[in-house]
Amino acid sequence: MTITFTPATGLLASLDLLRVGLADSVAHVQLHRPDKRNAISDTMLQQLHTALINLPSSVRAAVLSGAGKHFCAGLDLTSLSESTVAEGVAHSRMWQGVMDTLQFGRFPIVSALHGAVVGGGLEIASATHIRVAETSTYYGLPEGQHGIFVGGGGSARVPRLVGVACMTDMMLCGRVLDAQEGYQRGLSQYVVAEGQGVAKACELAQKIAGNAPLSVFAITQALPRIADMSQPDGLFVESLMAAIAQGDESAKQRMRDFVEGRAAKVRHPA
Ligand code: 1HE
Repeated sequence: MTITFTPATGLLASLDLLRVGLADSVAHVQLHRPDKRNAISDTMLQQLHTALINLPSSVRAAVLSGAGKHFCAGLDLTSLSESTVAEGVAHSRMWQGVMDTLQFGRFPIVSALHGAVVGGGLEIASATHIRVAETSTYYGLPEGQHGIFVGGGGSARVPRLVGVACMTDMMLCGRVLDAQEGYQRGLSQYVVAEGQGVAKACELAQKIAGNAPLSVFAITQALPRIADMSQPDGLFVESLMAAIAQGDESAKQRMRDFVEGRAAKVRHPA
């Protein structure tokens, strides 16, 4: 599916390390520093945050992609060498804040991955809700080789996708996963042919944008939190969230639509 995005104007257009496009309920945010493989400087990270919190209220889902040969080369390594321990903590907390805005912001985000998704690039991808990987995609955590550690929420999010053992391998031994291995281990939910990532991500974002808002809220906000709770606590929150979601008028209308034969049935995927 191709969506025709209109380039954003005003503040969103002034973010020179991003390209922001808008189309009704879907936005496309592209990391746009292709000559540096979309390496994330502090300015770029702040621009990403600014874009996310300033997208119009009509936006119900977003696509995140990277310009050029790679999705993202991670942290801009030129920025790290001279920082003190205190600055390092502050820098990591800044990254974590922006990654939280990705994961727990107002709308779900579908990332379209290709080429290198490494270091902070993988931390960004793992903070998005759905990941679509083109066949050129590969995942690495070279922090172990650089003598540093992840600082953008990677230690919390990546093991939840691939497990601690796999992340340990990626960091201690420099193991790199290709698109297929990443898919098998849960790093992406979809693998598509080269050049098809944004189109597939747009198709999924459009589908998500049509979902009932409280259902989307439950899936993006409650589900990951419930997964971190004890089972009794999680089940308690689940009941509250279920009642809130199904009490919404748009949910009731959808259920009436099904009962009265107006809604699509669930079909075998083949
Ligand atoms: C960069 C960066 C960067 C490229 N910071 N400048 N991330 C890494 O350890 C990944 C480091 N980068 C690479 O391994 C490779 O550059 C890539 C596999 C991503 C791409 O390779 P390639 O051959 O397509 O490009 P290139 O020729 O290596 O890079 C093109 C330019 O981008 C070059 O600059 P130029 O001025 O010489 O043209 C590179 O220096 C520059 N570049 N990657 C700065 N990362 C919250 S904590 C997160 C911690 C981390 O993310 S650590 C992992 C960092």
